[in-house]
Amino acid sequence: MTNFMFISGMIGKLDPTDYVGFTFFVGCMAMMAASAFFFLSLSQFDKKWRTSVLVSGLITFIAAVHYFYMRDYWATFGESPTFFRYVDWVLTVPLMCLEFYLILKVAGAKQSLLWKMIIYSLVMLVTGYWGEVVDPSNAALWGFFSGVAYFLIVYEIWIGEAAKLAKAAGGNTLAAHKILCWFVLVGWAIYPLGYMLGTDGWYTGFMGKGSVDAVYNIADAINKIGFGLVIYTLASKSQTN
Ligand SMILES: *C/C=C(C)/C=C/C=C(C)/C=C/C1=C(C)CCCC1(C)C
Repeated sequence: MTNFMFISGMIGKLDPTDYVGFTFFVGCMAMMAASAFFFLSLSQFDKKWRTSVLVSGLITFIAAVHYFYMRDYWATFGESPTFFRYVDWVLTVPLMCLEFYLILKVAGAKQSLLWKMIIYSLVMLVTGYWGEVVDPSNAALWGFFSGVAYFLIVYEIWIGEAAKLAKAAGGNTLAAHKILCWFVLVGWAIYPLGYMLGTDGWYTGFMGKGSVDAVYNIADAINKIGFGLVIYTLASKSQTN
């Protein structure tokens, strides 16, 4: 048995009809490919942009490592790797907040903006974890608190201080900021839908239950790789040479 677990842990037996497992597998490959792409492109950028593109690569790389584990966890136990999932998010979502800060620094973004967004994102994720794992009988309530923090992030970048800085920066930075704003408003909104499929609450009657993992995996691919490509494009367009 131990031997079997060991071997299955190494190769992660994947059933061809297991579409959720398939999204873990493809997610892992996509995150690895994106990381290689961002890292290998670094030398072509001015110093000023290198950090932003590096952070894009770190986001997909951290996700790739987590997907490697999550794919295996799913193949071995047939359960949602919720813990690894949230560890991944706790590392990568603050890095996405850092991306906003880095591109707005030209317009004078202060570190307090970065910390504010990181705190919102941590509140969003900790309350989400609480609802999924620690206190699932109150999932809807925790999901609501998480949603409030999510709304604050949306407010900050669309209307608040970050929006004003983006307007002041203008040009390519403003254009890139706008696209990132859409990712957060639409792309990130996929996550609460996954949460509702995976937990019980007032919404279960009409939403039913479904695979929270398939939804999260698709959302991660869109958001992490898409975010990185927006930054990559901004850096390419803003090259001085
Ligand atoms: C790379 C990972 C990303 C961009 C993860 C984003 C996650 C969210 C925006 C999660 C949001 C949630 C809510 C707004 C309410 C329900 C609980 C969460 C944590 C799924």
